[in-house]
Amino acid sequence: MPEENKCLDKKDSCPAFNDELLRKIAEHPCYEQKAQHKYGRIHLAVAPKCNIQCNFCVREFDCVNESRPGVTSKVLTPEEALEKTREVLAAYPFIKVVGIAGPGDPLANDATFETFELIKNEFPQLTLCMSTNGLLLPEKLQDILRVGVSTLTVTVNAIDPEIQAKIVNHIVYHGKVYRGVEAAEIQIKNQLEGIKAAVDAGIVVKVNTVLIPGINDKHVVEIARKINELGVYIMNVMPLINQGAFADIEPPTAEERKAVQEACEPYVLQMRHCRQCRADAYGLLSQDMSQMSEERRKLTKIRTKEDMEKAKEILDKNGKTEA
Ligand code: CLF
Ligand code: SF4
Repeated sequence: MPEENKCLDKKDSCPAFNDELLRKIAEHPCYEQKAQHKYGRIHLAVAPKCNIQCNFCVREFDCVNESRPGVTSKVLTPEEALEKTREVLAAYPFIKVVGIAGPGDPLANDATFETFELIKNEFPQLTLCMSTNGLLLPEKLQDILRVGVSTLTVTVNAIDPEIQAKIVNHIVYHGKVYRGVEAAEIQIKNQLEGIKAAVDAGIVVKVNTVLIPGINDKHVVEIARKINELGVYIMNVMPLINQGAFADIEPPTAEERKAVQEACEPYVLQMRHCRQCRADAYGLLSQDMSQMSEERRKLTKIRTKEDMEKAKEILDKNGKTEA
């Protein structure tokens, strides 16, 4: 019998989950399945550098631990990112989450923190979200908290160093290159310590795991067990995108992925609606407006504004308009 899933009752039992955090979860399109059709996110592509080399990553593309590779996202400065946020939010007020997810690793780029500072000062009501490979998580946690990130994704593809060594070619840690099991041990230790410290500090943590047939497919349930112990809120098992050194590995079928999710479900809540979006995506998860023509974007905007006005009319009629 699996142990009790600590995450599923966390909302009620964990004092860190105050009303403000519960609102943020309810409005987060990745953390709350029901929110995906109502609320959107904007990704700010301010983080080009990465400090590790995953075997499924081709650097011309966005970080595939959180993204689907396409044409590389155009890297923005923190000021450009703020300006883009202003424009996008004015047009699409249903966007509630600002995320930094690449194109490299957010923690390996100072611009990540500068950008979050700017966004927090101008839009304090928004949820700040970040996705990382976790190598620098313990040492950057205070910065993450300082800038007000409340939802954090860490990609954990293995907790067994022998398996992780097959997935990551090398890491660059404090100016030194590490390979093989030695690199894997450093990264796993930092990921697990960092996740525990982030959860203890009141951050709502999601774990992404890339499902790689023949490499970690039998091991993913071990990860689920471990992250349950650490208090992770939700897990996203993502299918491998086969490129780079893993170009010859066949990605998992939908059935194989579903079977792994079902095996993990008793331990940790499963996210099943991930769109593997780009590091510069914005809009609803199902409707990445960064990839739309200007014309289609305008139509969506009109529809959104009309919908909002219609909703307001109905509420007014019923005397339920919020102050
Ligand atoms: Fe972005 Fe990721 Fe935050 Fe969501 S995405 S940083 S948690 S706001 Fe969401 Fe996109 Fe899947 Fe990521 S659908 S790739 S899980
Ligand atoms: Fe590529 Fe992301 Fe891995 Fe870095 S962490 S090597 S950007 S997939």
